[in-house]
Amino acid sequence: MKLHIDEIEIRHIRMRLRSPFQTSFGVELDRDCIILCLRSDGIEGWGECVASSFPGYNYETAETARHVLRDFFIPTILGDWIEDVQSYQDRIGHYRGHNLARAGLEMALWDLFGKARGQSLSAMLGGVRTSVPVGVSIGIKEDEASLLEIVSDYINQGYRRIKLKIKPGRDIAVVKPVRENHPELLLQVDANSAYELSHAPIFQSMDDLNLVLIEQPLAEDDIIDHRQLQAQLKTPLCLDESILCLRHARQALQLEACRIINIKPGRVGGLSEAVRIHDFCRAKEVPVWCGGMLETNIGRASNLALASLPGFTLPGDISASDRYYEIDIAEPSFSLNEDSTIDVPEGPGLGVSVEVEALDHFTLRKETWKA
Ligand code: OSB
Ligand code: MG
Repeated sequence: MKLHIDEIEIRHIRMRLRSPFQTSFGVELDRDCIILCLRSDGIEGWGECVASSFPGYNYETAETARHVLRDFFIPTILGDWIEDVQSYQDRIGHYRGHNLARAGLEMALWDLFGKARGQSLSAMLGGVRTSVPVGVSIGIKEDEASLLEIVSDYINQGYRRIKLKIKPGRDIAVVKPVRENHPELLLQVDANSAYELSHAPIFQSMDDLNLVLIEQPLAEDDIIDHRQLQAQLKTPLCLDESILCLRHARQALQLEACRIINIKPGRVGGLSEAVRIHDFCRAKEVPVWCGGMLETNIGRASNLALASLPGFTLPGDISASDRYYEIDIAEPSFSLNEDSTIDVPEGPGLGVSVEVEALDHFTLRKETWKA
């Protein structure tokens, strides 16, 4: 089925988080992202590009994504007929980098094709589950007591897996009391590249805390030192920032630099590559899970669809909508089931409907191009 891309709209939006989110690379009170809308013969396809206001997670920002989308990626499809999502990836294949921008437009195309074909994203990707196990990612807190309180609160809400952000000086002393208070909890940590190999003793001291995994302890471009660190630990290392494509995943596993992979469609340039990494890991019996980027309900719907694939055996960083924002820009809002799962949307495409009034409220800048 060929679709004509009549119009494309991109918006830079900013939404206040319910509570500030602190990682080893910075604090976010507000979360920026780019929302895309494609129009084709009366059908709209929506996408969310997860680049934020500053180059902390990776080098991209909402503004670099806006530039790259507007000047390079959008012109390859605007005013043209497009047969499928792969043909978009082929058209931009000669450009380098900017995976978050790439993935944002790809998501809008998946939504558009899903709606045109009357198929859910989960069905298009090969999903097999109607609900997926999830957990919550907790930012770095000022004091230990408030962290313990927050952890208990999420457990009471029904979350059975918790991820703690760590950084040098806020690691073992923070993680140990959480483990002591909750011996049965699925607990994991994420360093967002804040450490060096010389910090290995810190990770060795966590090795008896029965953590599910340690996420991205070292630099994003350092597979070699991750291999050295993994060799010294029982606890599996999991790579996030280091894995930008299937080749990176294959090589990291081959070198035993990690035993688990966090798959974020944004970071790997879209859902297509995310599915390829999933398929490869599944064949190798390597567990994967779906990471999160504090998405709105648009990106959350996409993550839920991806996590419905059979190889996503560990709980994803996909929390209920109420964990993130007071008011969201799309419906329905996602809630946590009693078994720490969230239901996968079933409607065509992403299966969400955008609330344009709310979206307008959060829009800093909007640009529209017609064919
Ligand atoms: O490293 O997983 C990460 C949020 C922003 C940037 C990086 C990360 C995160 C999270 C949030 O951990 C997870 C979520 O969306 O709930
Ligand atoms: Mg991470």
